[in-house]
Amino acid sequence: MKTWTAEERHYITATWDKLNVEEIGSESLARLLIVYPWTQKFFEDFGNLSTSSAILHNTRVHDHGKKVLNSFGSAVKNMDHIKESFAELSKLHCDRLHVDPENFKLLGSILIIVLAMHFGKECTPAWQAAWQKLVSAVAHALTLEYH
Ligand code: HEG
Repeated sequence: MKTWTAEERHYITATWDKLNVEEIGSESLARLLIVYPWTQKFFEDFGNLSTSSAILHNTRVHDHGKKVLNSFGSAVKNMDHIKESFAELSKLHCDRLHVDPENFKLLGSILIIVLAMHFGKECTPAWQAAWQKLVSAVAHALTLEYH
């Protein structure tokens, strides 16, 4: 289990409490699909992903991004039990969705970039380190049931 300093907890919860899950979640997933187009193969039934604009305006991308970030939020609310929170989802992503776990790291990095674009000056190196630790912990937890 990762341990968290009071400062890390502060950086994470202070930003989480201010962010709009719908906005940040949909933007993060859309940017993942734009910047790393091979990730689109997991979302073939999501309709038109042919251009950046189509991706940014795709309602399925929007809804799924919100769902993913809401689920990510269980890590924020339960920072001391991240592994347990994601065990079922890890199984699902491995057995049913066949998502290469490398993609969890990519999404984590994009999420930090999107947060930095929205929160600007607040994103100090210490803030960045705390969020990097969190997205790494989530990505790791999501790989634990892979076989
Ligand atoms: Mg995944 C479904 C969470 C990264 C591809 N993802 C889901 C669902 C959740 C979730 C909660 C719905 C599960 C259900 O229906 O029971 N995903 C989740 C988290 C993260 C993540 C927390 C990382 C932070 N997912 C992720 C990445 C990809 C991916 C990086 C692919 C690049 N997820 C994926 C797909 C589905 C889900 C293809 C099914 C989508 C659908 O058909 O509705």
